[in-house]
Amino acid sequence: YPGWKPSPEIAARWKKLTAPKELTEEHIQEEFVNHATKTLARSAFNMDDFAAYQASAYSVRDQLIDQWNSTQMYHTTVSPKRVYYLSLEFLIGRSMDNALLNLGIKDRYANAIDKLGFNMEDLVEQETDAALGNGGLGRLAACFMDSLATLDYPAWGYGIRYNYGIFEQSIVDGYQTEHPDYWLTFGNPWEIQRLDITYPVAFGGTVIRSKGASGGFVYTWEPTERVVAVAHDFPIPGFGTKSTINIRLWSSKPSNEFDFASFNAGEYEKSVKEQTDAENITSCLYPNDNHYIGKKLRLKQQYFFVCATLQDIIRRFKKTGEPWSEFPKHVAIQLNDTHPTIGIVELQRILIDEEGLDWDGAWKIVTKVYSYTNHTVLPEALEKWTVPLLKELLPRHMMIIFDINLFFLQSVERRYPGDREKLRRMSIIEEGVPQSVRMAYLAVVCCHTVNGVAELHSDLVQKQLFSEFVEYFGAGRFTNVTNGVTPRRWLHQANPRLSALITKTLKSQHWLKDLSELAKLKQFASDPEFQRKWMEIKASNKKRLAEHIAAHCNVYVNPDAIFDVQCKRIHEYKRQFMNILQVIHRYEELQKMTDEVLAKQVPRVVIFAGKSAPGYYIAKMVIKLINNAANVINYNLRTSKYLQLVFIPNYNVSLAEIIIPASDISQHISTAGTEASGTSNMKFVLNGGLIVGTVDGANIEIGEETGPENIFLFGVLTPEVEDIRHKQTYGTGIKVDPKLDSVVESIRDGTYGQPAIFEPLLHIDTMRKVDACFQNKAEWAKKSILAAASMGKFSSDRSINDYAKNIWHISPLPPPE
Ligand code: F58
Repeated sequence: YPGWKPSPEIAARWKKLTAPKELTEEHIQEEFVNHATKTLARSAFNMDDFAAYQASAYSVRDQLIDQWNSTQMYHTTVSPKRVYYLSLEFLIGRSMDNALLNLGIKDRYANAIDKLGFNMEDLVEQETDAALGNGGLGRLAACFMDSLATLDYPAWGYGIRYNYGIFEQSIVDGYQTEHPDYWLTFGNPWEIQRLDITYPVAFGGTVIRSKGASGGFVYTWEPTERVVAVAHDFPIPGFGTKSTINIRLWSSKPSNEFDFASFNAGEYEKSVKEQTDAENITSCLYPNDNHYIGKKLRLKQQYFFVCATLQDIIRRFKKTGEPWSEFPKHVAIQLNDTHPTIGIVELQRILIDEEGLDWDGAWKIVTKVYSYTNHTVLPEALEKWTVPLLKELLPRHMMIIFDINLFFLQSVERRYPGDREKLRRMSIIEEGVPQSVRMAYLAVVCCHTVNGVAELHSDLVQKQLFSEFVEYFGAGRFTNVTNGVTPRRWLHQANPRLSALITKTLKSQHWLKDLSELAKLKQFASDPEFQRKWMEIKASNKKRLAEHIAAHCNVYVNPDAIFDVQCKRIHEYKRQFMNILQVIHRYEELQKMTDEVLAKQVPRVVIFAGKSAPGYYIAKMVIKLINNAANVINYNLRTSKYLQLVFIPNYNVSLAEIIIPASDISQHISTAGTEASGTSNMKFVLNGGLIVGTVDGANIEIGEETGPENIFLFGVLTPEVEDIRHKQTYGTGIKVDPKLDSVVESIRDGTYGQPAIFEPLLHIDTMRKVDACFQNKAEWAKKSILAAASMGKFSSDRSINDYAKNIWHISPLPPPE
């Protein structure tokens, strides 16, 4: 920022004026009233809970901005190596409660606001979720931001500020219906719009090749479409530290080069269309989970955000005045899945076409900077952009991809001369009509490190997905970083009473910064008094959820029953279908029982929640089946005491904060080898719920920590799955268990509305085991405590420290006091 420089006197005065004031209750009230009257133009006679929420939010935001400013200024003076976390999704949820808790000012705020006639718990409920993500991948990014701030790492998140987040789901006649999530209607106090920070982004056109001064070719991209990216900053406060980092989300707007020619020629519509096309780029989040769709607008989103991000990173680097060779000493870029992979090519392009480096010089820098996290091995989720589409939108990038592939295949050929098949298999370009670019292969070839998100998953990544690349590049390029979740949001915030009990028992809050300290709770696992308190908190969380269910599903569930939860995106591989079969089986068994036998059953409430991608027919049918089954099961007066079933609509972060602390068991039952990690499994156990799960993803590592007696794992192991599939398909052996015949029959004949036949697998025996265990209250409490106390490993703080040490090579930079 050239120009104005304050004199020492002015700087001193500035410092004095910006020095934070002591945050007394009175000061909070002043700020609150100030925002109510000035920012919102309200008066004491014109306030409701929503206005009070907004006034509180703006005053909390002021606190955040102070910390954020000093963190950023400090980072600028030190100029450390920073990590840039590039993600097309950040599933942040609500911010106010989280900010109050992380800043350690919640009680003060609650008291101050209470005296003005408002209840903080009610105000917190007024906030709309920032739902800029689909599921696990987006929520992981948000947890990682919390950990990066808490651990004082110099870090930035970069992504897109969608105008519409993931759709809102309602259930109409048992079917999912989607409603647009326009979350910005009343403005957003948690962002700072930076109209001063903008970058041009271009698409389309042609590339001109000409002779450069030194004799080589130079390439000039002449695009046909230009838009502008505008920065929006979301400050992320760390817990128990002054570090406040930033998520910078880009929003698109038309470039100023308004098409006056068309405008003047009377082609009003043409000139306006360009404007709206530009704004459309950041309109919507694509609502698919674990499924790739090759839409042009999606590719535009990807390039738009990495293009603006790289300009921002480079601007920051250039302030150091150091040569390009030093770039990797200041910059680590993490790709959250392949979605930002075109950013690799963009950096290579900038270095060659704009900064004048030669290919090898640029390549050396690029490959030292980037690393890539893979989140899935499902073939249908792997990104492949067609060559014609890439050529149309990003012609110069397509040339560079061909070059990267050429040099890569030449070196493969040198290592394995004459092996044409190998070249075909390993090529970044998939031959077909049309050709397409395998984005995961592109990422593997260009990144210094590739990681999976749980031990089993990373193993499959290395042995199945990229086996020939492991052989070629060596195993050193591939690693595992097991996922984690932030205990601040997922225990301290979502389950305040349990958090308080833990703090009281451990006589310190330090476990919130070092989750391994939870292990000290193990010594109380058999203490009846501790068990009583622990289970009483669970009971009150179940009551709270029961109230939510009454309000949203019109079903009055029995809070003493086992709460058996499966909430996550609806997907075949996650097998909600298998779960509902098991529930129907249970229902049919209940029908056959005498009153006497019935009276001995362990009551159960089965809770489903989750969104289906709007175009995913089978997943939508599963939702319909669950709702139809609920209609039969809940209205059977004889058995509904023992079995109830609900589908809670619109699963999102803030609903998860109510459901997760209330579960007795949760289901994580993907076919072995399909769920990369899962992260809600960690959240449930952290809150004293037990897992019913398959030997898949992070379930395995959770089981290693809890011990097999505190987790209900069942089913076949990954290597057996292929064999079973084969036998099923070709009809040799393996029959559907006869216990399920009648269930499949009753669905087929329409008892539950919709006929559907799928491959059922059973976990009925496991559920019986759960019933038996639940009857012994003390044993159950002990399992619940021991399991939660074993969750130290699954803090996202541990994951982030792993990344920092093994992949990014960055260190914490705590702000001076
Ligand atoms: C999820 N992936 C994995 N993808 O399924 C889950 O096992 C893992 O725990 C989590 O990532 C975090 O590592 C996931 O959520 C998506 O939602 C993509 C969104 C964009 C389109 C492709 C799927």
